[in-house]
Amino acid sequence: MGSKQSAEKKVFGSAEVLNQPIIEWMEKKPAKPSVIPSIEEKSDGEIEITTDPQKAKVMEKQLRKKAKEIGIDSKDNYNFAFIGAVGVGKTTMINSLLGVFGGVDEFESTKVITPYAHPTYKIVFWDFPGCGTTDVPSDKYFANYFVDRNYCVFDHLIIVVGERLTLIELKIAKQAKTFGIPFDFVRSKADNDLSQLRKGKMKNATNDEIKAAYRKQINDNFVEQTAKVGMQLNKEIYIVSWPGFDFENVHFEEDYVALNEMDERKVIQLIMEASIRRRND
Ligand SMILES: Nc1nc2c(ncn2[C@@H]2O[C@H](COP(=O)(O)OP(=O)(O)O)[C@@H](O)[C@H]2O)c(=O)[nH]1
Ligand SMILES: [Mg+2]
Repeated sequence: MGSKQSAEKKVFGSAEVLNQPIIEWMEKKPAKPSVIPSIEEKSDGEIEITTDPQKAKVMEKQLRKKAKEIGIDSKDNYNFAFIGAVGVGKTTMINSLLGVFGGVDEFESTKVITPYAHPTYKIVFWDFPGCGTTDVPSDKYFANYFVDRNYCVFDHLIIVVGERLTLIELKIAKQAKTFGIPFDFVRSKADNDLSQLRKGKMKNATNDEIKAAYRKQINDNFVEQTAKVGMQLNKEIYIVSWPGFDFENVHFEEDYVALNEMDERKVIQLIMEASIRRRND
């Protein structure tokens, strides 16, 4: 299955495939351009939305240039950036959301920002390189992709969190908040943790009790970590596992759903609603 699946994956992410739905969409109904926030950097390195119309103009021009460089169309598509540390499951999540299963080689890490267009909806998932690889060291990740404001051209950030919520994710969230860009946290690989709890200290508990305890554990940790960096985000973390998006196969296995399904449907709903909002703009 390996070679066929990965070939499909590459074709799916290519520019030709990406452009087709955009063209069809443009012929149907042009949408309003998304509002790109204008920002300025203050002397202490903090950033804020600028109130100076002159500066805003310059900033917007820069952002549009950046959007063009990346090849992003924020007028007709809704662009989700999937970001987070290496190995947290970004590529797997995008592939499963697109219904392309098994196409990820676990030794291959994404080295460039790669777009994957949804075949039906006007949605593009942008797969970001993870930080922490030799190609993209942690300290450069932020500078390469965020400080230079690349991410302002995206409509929505999906911040994928693995076992640990780190300063990198929190910094990204803080900046997104400053820029007024919608963002959500998705905690991946819940199936691993749920199965640990089931085998270990909660072996006599029901599935619902295990899921509730796990949710509490994730939320408590999240509140603790954000407080440590002086942030109050008041955000729900969506807890998922990639097979939970595989409605065609996994959802016939009642056991899997009962044991592991958490917030997968909510994440799908979030993505669909964002796309529908853009269509109706
Ligand atoms: N158990 C489990 N493993 C996952 C899940 N999502 C991803 N993985 C595995 O985690 C590894 C890294 O995933 P990948 O998508 O390449 O991470 P990325 O670097 O963030 O793109 C791969 O071996 C995946 O099979 C999940 O929800 N559950
Ligand atoms: Mg990847």
